[in-house]
Amino acid sequence: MTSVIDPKTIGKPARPRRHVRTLTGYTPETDDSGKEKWPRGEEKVWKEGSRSVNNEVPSITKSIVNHVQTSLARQAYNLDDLGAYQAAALSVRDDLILNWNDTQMHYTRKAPKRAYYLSLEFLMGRTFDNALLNLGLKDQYREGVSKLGFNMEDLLEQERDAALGNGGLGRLAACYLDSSASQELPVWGYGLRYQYGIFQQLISPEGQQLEQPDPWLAGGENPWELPRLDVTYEVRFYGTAERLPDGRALWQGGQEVLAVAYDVMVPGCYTKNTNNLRLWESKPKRGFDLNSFNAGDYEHAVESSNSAAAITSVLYPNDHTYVRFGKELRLKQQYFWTAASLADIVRRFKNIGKPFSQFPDYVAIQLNDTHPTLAIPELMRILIDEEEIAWGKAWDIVTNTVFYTNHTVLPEALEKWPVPLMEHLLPRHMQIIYDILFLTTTFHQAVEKKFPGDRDRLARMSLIEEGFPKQVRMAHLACIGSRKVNGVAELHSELVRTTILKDFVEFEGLSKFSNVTNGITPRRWLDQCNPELSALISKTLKVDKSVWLKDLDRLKELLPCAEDAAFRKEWAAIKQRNKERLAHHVETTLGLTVNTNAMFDVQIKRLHEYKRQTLNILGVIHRYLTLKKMTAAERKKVNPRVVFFAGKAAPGYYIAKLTIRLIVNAARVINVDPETRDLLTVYFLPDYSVSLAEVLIPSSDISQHISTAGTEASGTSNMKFCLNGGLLVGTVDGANIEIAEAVGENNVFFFGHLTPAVEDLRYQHMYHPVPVEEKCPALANVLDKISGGLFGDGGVYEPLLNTIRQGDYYLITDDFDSYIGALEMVDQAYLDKEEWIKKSIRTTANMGKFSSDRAILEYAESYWNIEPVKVP
Ligand code: NBG
Repeated sequence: MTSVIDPKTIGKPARPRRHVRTLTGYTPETDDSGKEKWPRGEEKVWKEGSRSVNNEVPSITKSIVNHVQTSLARQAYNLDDLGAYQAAALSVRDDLILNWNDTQMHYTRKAPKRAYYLSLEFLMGRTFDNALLNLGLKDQYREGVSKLGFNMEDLLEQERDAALGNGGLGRLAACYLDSSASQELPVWGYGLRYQYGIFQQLISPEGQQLEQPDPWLAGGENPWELPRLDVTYEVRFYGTAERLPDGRALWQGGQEVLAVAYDVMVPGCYTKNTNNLRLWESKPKRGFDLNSFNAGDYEHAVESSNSAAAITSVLYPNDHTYVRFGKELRLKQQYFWTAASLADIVRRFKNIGKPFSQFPDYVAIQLNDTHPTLAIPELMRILIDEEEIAWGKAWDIVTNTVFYTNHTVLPEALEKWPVPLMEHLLPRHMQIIYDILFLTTTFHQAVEKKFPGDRDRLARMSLIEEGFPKQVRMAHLACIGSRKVNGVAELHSELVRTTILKDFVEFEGLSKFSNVTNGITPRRWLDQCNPELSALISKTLKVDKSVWLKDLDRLKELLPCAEDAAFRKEWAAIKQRNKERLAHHVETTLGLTVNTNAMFDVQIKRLHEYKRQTLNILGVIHRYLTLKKMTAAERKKVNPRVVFFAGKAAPGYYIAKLTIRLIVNAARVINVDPETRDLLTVYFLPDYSVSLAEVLIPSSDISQHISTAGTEASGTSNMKFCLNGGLLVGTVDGANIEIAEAVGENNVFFFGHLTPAVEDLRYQHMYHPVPVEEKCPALANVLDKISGGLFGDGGVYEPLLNTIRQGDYYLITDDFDSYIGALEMVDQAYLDKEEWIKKSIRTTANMGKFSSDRAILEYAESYWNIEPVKVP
């Protein structure tokens, strides 16, 4: 052996890399008679060795003990709750893998049209309970675990949330995966495997939000994913793109990074169909950069490997704010993920052996917001540069494959990328974007032809916004590159059509722009989080829950029960026990005692000015001041209320963080006031998560969805509360409107100005301001008390209060009085307990429309054109 090696061979595999199919993509061969051939060895031996899903208690306990002994290398002597959770989770994972294997094999054989859901966020929460419920194995596991000396609830508590998302957009993606599998649709998700999910929120002694990283994978192996180290793609950044005479281009040089697949199994509810969520992790292509290695620059070599791994290290904690910092890394994430996903999708398509002209017959790609918009120029690049397809044909393929969902009309949340950055990072894509703009038969000329001489319109519609620097408008690119565009609730879709994409509607026609109202999965958001209510519903409807959970309109059959006093009693008792469960949670996690005889009033969502948590806390303070002024006799008539807040603010969002601070410090004063504390308490529950929502939602009497009209695209927590029989206090915004239509306006508490009034009110605030004292004295009094130091140094809150006193962009001064009025109506209505329970029952009964099954079937039928493929 020589000790001298040729550096050119370092990091290169001895054999050329082959894509070895280990788990999917394999189709059996047939013999001359058409009969399938057994692929290897003795069929009988294989079949005897194969197992199926364990659904009897003895086989379940055997499997758990087996994992304790082997996977964990432990014994009954040294097993704690965490170890028991891990062993039980591994046992369930085995079952999921069996179904997942059969599903992938079946889809490959059938080669149906598939849909791919590209989302930068999947807020999955915990998996264990959900998997058990969907497999129908919860009772068996509970019994098995108990026989092994553990308590199921304790094991469930061991799991960490997979928090790879900011809020509604990421949770919607998770609900849609559950519904796709449950409706047996061939849908895959594609996302990123962040090392750090959304930050953990801590509250400092001053009431300030602090952020701490969430190393959710640190606890060892994640049982819910399959590392697929054999599924890798190379992704290029930077370098140069040289146009060739034949219309193609040569993109070379720069940095190459490896994308490695991790598959997350997504079980459907009471079906074998188990879909896949493929998450990409970035790795350096080689351990280090050979060129630097040769030059002896070790430090630089290591740096480049660091920067490759950095791409998927952290989820951007942004919600409705255009990412202002670290832009380059965020754009790198977006390209890395779309490029790897498209390479994978194209490879799978090529396995079917059809010509590319049929690509749209086999593939639909859904863009979850603009984050994956680079899929449009990337697919063009693959088709033109790699598959040598002509421009016009390639554009046809792309625009028949891609679909775009818009999730916000807030101008500050619409993505734009500086042209110089794009040119630097993705030179070929920038060329393609310019080509989309200027090449004949496409955009620019077509607009000029349809609207001759209308230069303003061209500038408004352009993919490039003028300025220093110029910027690429991702929403415009997503719009013209897609077959269809939709918003997420009726009002929102209408606003998309009449505001941000108005010109495009005039150019391309109305039919391309439509609506799919969001939905939520009733599996997690009723059956899992509210098991007692789920059981009562099954008992009442006299069907197994697997029936109504997949056909949520069946809830309508509960309507007559509102008139049944015994049923109402059961309904109310469940609500009460859910309140006690929440109180217990608060007691054990925060050491605080909650009054469970009070009305529970909940607002939980990301902290943002447009969502107006500020309005809520100002309302709470107003209530407190009112209580203080009452006599003891008057107070006796008051309906006791506990107000819960939870939610995270983006780390750089100063005003939102001040709102948290105000809530926390107001709570400190109000909760200890002996005159009022039986009637009003306030809690800010830190570190909001999917799991916390699962405890809060079933306990609410009312929940607040009080965004300034026209700002909340849909909202989805509003649906979750109503499904669990909590009544809605809200503005005429987003999906609140459709919820009210479904459950009846007399079962919701609406207030506030309507969307058409907003623009004019803002104009008035700017040009004809009226002092708060004049416009809304009750509010002025509240603001004065805060400034005056009732909740600690008032100066701290001045920047927050000034957003209301001056400009008041979110219309707090305009809506405050009607908000207080709505809360008074809530108090009035609550006095009549029986009538209140009726409202609660009617609300749940009318929520069928808001199942994510309905939503996903709308996408499947009207957009993607895919059909269910049941796995036998
Ligand atoms: C959010 C909207 C919500 C909506 C979810 C899911 C973004 C950009 N948008 O109202 O604000 O419910 O998307 O559609 O996160």
